[in-house]
Amino acid sequence: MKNNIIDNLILTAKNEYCKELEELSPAELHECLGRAMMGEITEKWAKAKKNHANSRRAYYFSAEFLMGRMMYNNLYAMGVLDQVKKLLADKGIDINVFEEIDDAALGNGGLGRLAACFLDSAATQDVPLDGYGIRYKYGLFKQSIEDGFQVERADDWQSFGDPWCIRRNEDTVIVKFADQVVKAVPYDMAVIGYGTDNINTLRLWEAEALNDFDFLQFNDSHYDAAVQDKNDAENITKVLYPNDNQYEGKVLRLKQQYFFCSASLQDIIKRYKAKYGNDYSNFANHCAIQLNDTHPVISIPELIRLLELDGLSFDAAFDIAQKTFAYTNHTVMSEALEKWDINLLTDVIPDVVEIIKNIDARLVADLTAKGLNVPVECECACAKADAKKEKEPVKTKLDGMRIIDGNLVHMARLAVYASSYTNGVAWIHTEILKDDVLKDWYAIYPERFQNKTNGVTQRRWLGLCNPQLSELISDKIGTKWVRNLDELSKLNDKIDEDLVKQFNAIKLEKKQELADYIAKHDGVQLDPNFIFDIQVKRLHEYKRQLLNAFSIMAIYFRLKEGKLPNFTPTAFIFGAKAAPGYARAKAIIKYINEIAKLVNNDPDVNDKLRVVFVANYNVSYAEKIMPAADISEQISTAGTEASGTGNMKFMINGAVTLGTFDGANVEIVQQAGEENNYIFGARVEEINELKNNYDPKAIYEANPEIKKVIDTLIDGRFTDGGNKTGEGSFAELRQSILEGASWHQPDHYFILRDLPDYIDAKLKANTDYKDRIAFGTKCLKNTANSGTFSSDRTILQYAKELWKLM
Ligand code: 26W
Repeated sequence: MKNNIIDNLILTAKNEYCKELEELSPAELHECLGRAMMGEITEKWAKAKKNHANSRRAYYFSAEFLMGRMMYNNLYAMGVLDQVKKLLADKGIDINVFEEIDDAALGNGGLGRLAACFLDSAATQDVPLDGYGIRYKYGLFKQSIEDGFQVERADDWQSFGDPWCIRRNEDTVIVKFADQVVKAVPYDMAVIGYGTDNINTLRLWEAEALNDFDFLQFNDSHYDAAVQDKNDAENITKVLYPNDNQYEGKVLRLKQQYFFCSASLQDIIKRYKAKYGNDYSNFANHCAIQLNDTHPVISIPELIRLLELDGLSFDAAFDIAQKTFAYTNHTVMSEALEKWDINLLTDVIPDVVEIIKNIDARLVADLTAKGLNVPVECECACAKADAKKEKEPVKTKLDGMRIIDGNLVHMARLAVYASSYTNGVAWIHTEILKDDVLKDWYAIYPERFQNKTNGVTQRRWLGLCNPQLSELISDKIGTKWVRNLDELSKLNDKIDEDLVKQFNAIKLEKKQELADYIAKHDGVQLDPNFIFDIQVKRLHEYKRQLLNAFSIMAIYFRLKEGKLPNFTPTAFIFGAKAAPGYARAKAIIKYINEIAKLVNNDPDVNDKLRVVFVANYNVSYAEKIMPAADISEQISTAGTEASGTGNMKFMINGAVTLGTFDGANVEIVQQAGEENNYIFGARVEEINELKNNYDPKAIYEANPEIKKVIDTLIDGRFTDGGNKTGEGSFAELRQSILEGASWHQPDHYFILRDLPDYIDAKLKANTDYKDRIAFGTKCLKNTANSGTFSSDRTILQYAKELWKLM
C-alpha cells in the first residue's frame, strides 16, 4: 500500500509537472501526494457508495465544515502516516513541508468544526452519513495583529490546490431565484474512516453561471455586461460570512443558504428516484437529514416545494418533510437566532414563501386545535398589567409561536414545528432549550426534544496532534482507544507517580514545541516551565475573554505590590478571531495586546508573568495548542455557551478546566471529578435571578481592586488608538460594564459578579501546580475520564436515537 502511494506520487510528479520529487514546491508535492492517495482509495470509495445506496442513510446539511488541514489527517486515517513520513524522508523530504499548506477553513468555529468531527466519526464508525455544504472560494479570513489590532485578509485556500475534491460535472443541478438562475456544481471530498474500508462523502457546491460569457454583449463593446452573469453567480459562493453567533439578514447570505439546500435536495431526490421512481412513500425511510442549526432550515419548505412540483399534495409533502428532517440548535444567544424579513424572502424565493405561509397556516390550525389560541396568562397579577392589557391587543400563546410573526420568519420555530426532533448539544443546554428558549414548544411537543452532548474526534485531537501522549497511552492500555475512546478509563487504575512523571515530561515537551512555534510565529518568548494557561475560541463578549484579561491585571497589580510572593510563573495565552464588524470584540483584542505589551516589558513581573495573543488561531494552531495546556479556560457566563468543544480537546490532552458551570463543562467535571478541576462563579439559577437585580457599579465602587482594574481602560496607561483617553473603544468597554448600552443592561455578562471568585480559583490552581505529582494526577484523571467526549459516541447516538440507522 505505502509503496504504491510513493510510486504513484513519483509518477504524478512526472506527469503533472515534469519534475522529480525533490524539485517539487510544497504546494506541488501536496497536490501530487494527495492525488496519489486518492488513487489508492478509488475502489473502496465506489464500493462504500454502493453499500450506502442500499441502506437507510443520513445526510448532514451544514453551511460550514471546518475541515482544517487534510494531508496528515488522511495519511493517519489510511494508517500510513509513519511509513509515508519515512519514505519521504528517504527522498530527502521532511513531511512537515505540508505545514505550509493552509487549512480549509470553511467554517467559523464550534459549529463548523463539530460538523468536521462528525464526518470523521461517522466514516470510522461505519455510519452512512454524507455531508452537504458550500465550497466557499474564500474561507474564514486570515487574521494578523498589527499594533495590537486585528487586521483581516482574504483566505484564498484554493491557491494551494485541492487534491481532495473531485468535481462532478455530471451531477450539476440548476437553482433558481426570482432574479437569477445558476448552476450548482458539486465537488466531492472523500471522508476516510480509520480502521475500516468505509469512506463517506462530503459534497460541496459551487455556484456558476449558466453562460460564462455573453458574446453578443462583448461584440457590442459591453465588456462588463459580458461577464456580469458569471460574476453574479460566482458571488453566491464567494465567501464565508465571518459572523459567529450574530445573525445578518443579508440577501447574499439567504442566497447561499437556499442555494446549497436546494441543490442538495435535488441531488437526494435524484438518487431516490433512480431507485424508487416517482413513488415517494418510501422517502422518509430512505434517508434522514440533520439540519446543523437554522442555516439550512430553508430546506424544509424547499423539500415540500420540490415534492409538490412532482405531484404531491401539501399535506403529503409536509408529512414526508417532517419525518425526514431533524434540527440541532447550537446557540441560545437571541441575536444569533435567524429571523428573515418576509419581504426579503419574497424578493429572492417567492415560491418558497408560499410554502412557508402554508406551514404557518397549518401551525395555526394545529395549535388552535390544541387550545392555544388563548390569551397569554399574566405572570404578574398586578393592576398595572391589567390596565396595560386593555390598551394593547390581546396577545395569545399562539401569537408568540407563529412562524411568520409580523414581518419576520422565525427559522427556529419553523425547524421545531416541521421536523421530527430538536436537540441541544450538552445536557445543560438542552435543559435551557426546554425551560427557556423553546419552552412553549417543549410544552406541546415534549417527545421531540433530545440531548446529544457534543464530542470531538480523538484521531485528530489526540492521535495526530499528540503522538507522544498517544504512545504513552497505548503502552499502558493498548491502541483500542483510537476507535473507542471509552478505553481510556482503563488508565484510571494505572495512574501512579511513575506514570504521572512520564505524563509531565510529555506535557513539558509539548509546551516546548508550542513555545518554539509561538516564538517563530508571533515573536514572543515563553518558558515551558511556566504554567500554560490558555483561552482559545472565537472572541465574543459572552465567552468573557475580558474577564480573563481583568484577572491578569489584578494579578499584575498584586505582583507589583509584592502580595503574591509564591506565585507560580504563568504564561497566559490567548487566540481568537473577532467578527470584522464586532467593534467591542476587536477592542478586547487590542486591550489584551496592550496588557501583553505592559507585562512582557515590565522587569518587575516578566520573570513570573507573560501574556501572548497568538495571531490567526485556527484548526492547525489548535493542534499545537491543545496538547500544551496546563489550564483550559472555559469561563463563559453560566447559561450562554451551548456546549463548547475546545474544552473537550483540552481535557483529552490532560489539562484541568478552569471554568464556569456552563455547557459541556458540567459534564466534564461530572466525568473527571470536581476535585480535578476548578469550577467557580454564578450558576444558571443565580444568573437568572441577577438579571432582575444586579448592580455592577456597586461592586465597582465597593471593591478597590476591581475599580483599579476596570479603570485601566481609561487611566491613560493603555492606548486604544482613539483620539483621547476616555473617549475611545476602551472607554466604551468600561461604559458597557458600568452603564450598559441602549440594547443591554450594565455588565450584561456578569463579569464583575464572577471576577473575585475567578481570581481565587485561578490562584488556587496556581498554588496547586507546585505539587507537580498531585497536579499531574489531576491532568491525567481528566484524560482517563474523557472517553465520553468522543464524537464517535455522539454520532452513534445520532445514528440510533435520531436517524434510526441502527
Ligand atoms: C447566523 C449567524 C450565526 C452563525 C453561527 C449564528 C449562529 C452560529 C453558530 C450556531 C454558532 C456556533 O458555532 N455555536 C457553537 O456550536 C458549538 C457546536 O455545537 C458549541 O460547542 C458552542 O458552544 C456554540 O457556541
